[in-house]
Amino acid sequence: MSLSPKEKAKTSEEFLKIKITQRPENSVGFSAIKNSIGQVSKYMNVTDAFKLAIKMNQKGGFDCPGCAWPDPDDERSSLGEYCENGMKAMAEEMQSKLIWRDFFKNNAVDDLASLSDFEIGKSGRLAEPMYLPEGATHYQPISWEDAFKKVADHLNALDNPDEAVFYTSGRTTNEAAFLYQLFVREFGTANLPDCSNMCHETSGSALSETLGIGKGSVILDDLYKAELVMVVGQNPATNHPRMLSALEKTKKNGGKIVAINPLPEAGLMKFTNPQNPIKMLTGGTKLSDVFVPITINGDVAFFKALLLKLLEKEEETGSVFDKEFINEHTDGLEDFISDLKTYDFNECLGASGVSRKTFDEVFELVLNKEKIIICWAMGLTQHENAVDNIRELVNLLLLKGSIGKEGAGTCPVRGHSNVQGDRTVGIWESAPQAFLDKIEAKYGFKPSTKHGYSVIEAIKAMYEKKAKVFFGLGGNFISAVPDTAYSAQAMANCNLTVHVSTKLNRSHLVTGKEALILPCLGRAEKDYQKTGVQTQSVENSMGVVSSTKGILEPCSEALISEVAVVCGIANATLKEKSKVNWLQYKDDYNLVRDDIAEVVSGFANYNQKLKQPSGFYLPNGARVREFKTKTGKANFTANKLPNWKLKENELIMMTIRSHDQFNTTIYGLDDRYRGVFNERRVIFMNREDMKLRSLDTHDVVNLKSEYNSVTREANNFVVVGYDIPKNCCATYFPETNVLVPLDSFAHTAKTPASKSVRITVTKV
Ligand SMILES: Nc1nc2c(c(=O)[nH]1)N[C@H]1C(S)=C(S)[C@@H](COP(=O)(O)OP(=O)(O)OC[C@H]3O[C@@H](n4cnc5c(=O)[nH]c(N)nc54)[C@H](O)[C@@H]3O)O[C@H]1N2
Ligand SMILES: Nc1nc2c(c(=O)[nH]1)N[C@H]1C(S)=C(S)[C@@H](COP(=O)(O)OP(=O)(O)OC[C@H]3O[C@@H](n4cnc5c(=O)[nH]c(N)nc54)[C@H](O)[C@@H]3O)O[C@H]1N2
Ligand code: SF4
Ligand SMILES: [Mo]
Repeated sequence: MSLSPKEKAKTSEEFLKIKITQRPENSVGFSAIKNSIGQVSKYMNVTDAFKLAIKMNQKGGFDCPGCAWPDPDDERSSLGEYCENGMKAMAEEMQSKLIWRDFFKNNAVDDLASLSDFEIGKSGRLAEPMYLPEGATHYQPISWEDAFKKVADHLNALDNPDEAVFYTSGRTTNEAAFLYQLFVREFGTANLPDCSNMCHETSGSALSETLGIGKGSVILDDLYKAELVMVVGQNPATNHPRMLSALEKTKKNGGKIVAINPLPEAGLMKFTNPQNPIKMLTGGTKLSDVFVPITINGDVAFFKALLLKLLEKEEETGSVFDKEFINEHTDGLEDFISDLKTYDFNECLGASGVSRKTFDEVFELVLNKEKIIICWAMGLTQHENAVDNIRELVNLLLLKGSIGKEGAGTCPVRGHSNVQGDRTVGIWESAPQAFLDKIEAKYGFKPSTKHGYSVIEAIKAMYEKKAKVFFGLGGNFISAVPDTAYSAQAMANCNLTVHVSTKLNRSHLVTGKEALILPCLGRAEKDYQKTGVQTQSVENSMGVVSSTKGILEPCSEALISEVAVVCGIANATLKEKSKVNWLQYKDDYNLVRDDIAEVVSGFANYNQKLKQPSGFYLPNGARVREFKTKTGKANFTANKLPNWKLKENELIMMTIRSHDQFNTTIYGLDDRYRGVFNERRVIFMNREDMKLRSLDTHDVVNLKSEYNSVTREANNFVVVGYDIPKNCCATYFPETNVLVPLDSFAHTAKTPASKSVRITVTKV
């Protein structure tokens, strides 16, 4: 299959609209402001937009539905604490166009599926619940009560609760997520895959094993105080824009920044703070002191090269390692060193693709700085050896004692605005026994202790018809997961697919035999319940839990909250069998938080603490050098160099985000920071690789991946000559998810390896 299931192929004329320009170095500035205003005025009411902008990320306001970057604890700009992409996320959610029953009456499911993701998203906000009966071509309206009953009937008809899969995307608030996992566990399964499985699951695995907590250890203030910040496999100008303001502060305070990335991403190179008009006129701050153009998946090799040189210097001078920290707080140093010594420096540096000169520049900084923070995102987490990537950077921090002290530590930068909170409150297919015990003690039922399905396992189970009902709380499963053709068949094999969503997406159009669309309130909308407008809460990337409360009127009266959906379905499914009083929660979300306070550690006095204007920090052992690992210490690990070699003519492809999307939601067709406009079906290639294949910019190529003797194809991509290391190339997610093999995933964590797909290109 060459396109997303059912999507129409592009004609060559359509490709003529593409514009390719020189990539800019600088990010943000005036064009960012212009861009976000443009987006807002195109799709939503401008008065509403203004109301939202001044409340977004303010104390007592509502949390940006974009990424999980934290808000400052103290001073917040009165001009607004948001960025271009936060505004876009909000404009997308609050689109003034609504989709009612007439839309579905006039458009067959198959016709809608032939549209691009961009066109599907621009259809509007979902306004009322819809049902697709078996064999029907069109969705039809359904009442909430009947919809709950349909779900309940399907679930209760299963031979075994493990035949149902309950997916979560990371926008769901703590309150809805806690109730959802409680319902799933009382129903009798642990099948709780979530978007985290495709995202930072690898970070969670590596950090739990080495530092005893699956989250990062730093807070915003540490970033301001760090002497060295390494930003690895991350594109903050697009995906976490306000992180650049924090990095600007690091620099102002004398800290250095190293960016390790196959691409010279704008913003990392230079950044103009939109809240600083003077800077905007003078051209901005140069952020990265050293840019390391690493080869894709060259990170273990590069970090090993750094570790080898640190060891060499330590043996010479005895003053490089933080021995006090190592002796008191770590385990496994000797084994780690003896393994490290089996590697050759030149071989490691060669495998990283980095020049000696650049290496030396980074090495000098690492050697001489005591307070080091390493930040990372998908460039490190989406490889087969991704867990090793993260364990290796932890080794470096441990040698330098750069953990659990001011200005130092781990900083996995999380994606969705509440992906971290969802896991904290129990969205976890392999939750710890202690958590399950607390559920049992509080509610009086015994949760399943089986390891539930993660995303990849869920797809296999549905394909093999071992799972028959798919339920998605948010997200766009079919476009987010790998191996689109196989995964589409998996969905089609289900008896029922259900999506709780704000916007129409492809997962509503690639369905099981029957399907339901359950539209819910968005983050910015007032959630009216019996006790008044409800407050909810979310946890950001740095473990701060804060409140969020909608401020706009709901766009349709037929919408209900995620909490109400979960309670309604739980009540309809479990009925009098249930040990939980499901209907009480939706009237008053304080009751949900009282339960969370009893069941989840770190949430004592939740309702009180949430009233603090900046929210509250959850406990974090690594931050205070209490490592809750098996050894009771921080663990060094031995990690192998990845053992992959490209076959002749193969390239290694990373699937990345453009500047105009939020995951599978496509805001527009431009990638301003990479100089590409009006087109997403592009492949960024090294110019020498192009020459070898007699390709020029603007040529159209077909892509093919071969893995374990299965061939996958994606056709019609425009070549863009780019500054990317040799043998590497980049395309956009989700267009090339068809090429990502389901069997290629990170060991231990099962995160799809969507940043290292081997492909060949053929000119059309
Ligand atoms: N506007 C916007 N914001 C978002 C999102 C969005 O789609 N749009 N998505 C949200 C989500 S869920 C997430 S998880 C985050 C994602 O945030 P990022 O991880 O920044 O997103 P990606 O586009 O996947 O970028 C990966 C970066 O890693 C680099 N990279 C790829 N392979 C390698 C490698 O092998 N080594 C190294 N060193 N670098 C590599 C790429 O060049 C790219 O710069 O953003 C969140 N925020
Ligand atoms: N090839 C490749 N694949 C990837 C990645 C990659 O880098 N490369 N990245 C992976 C990553 S990091 C992630 S996180 C996943 C993302 O996977 P998902 O989280 O499943 O995908 P999203 O695109 O974020 O989901 C968007 C949909 O969520 C719904 N939605 C938005 N807001 C709300 C809300 O408030 N409530 C509810 N109920 N629904 C809402 C809307 O209907 C919207 O269409 O994709 C993964 N897939
Ligand atoms: S950085 Fe992330 S959370 Fe902050 S305003 Fe931008 S998109 Fe929203
Ligand atoms: Mo993510």
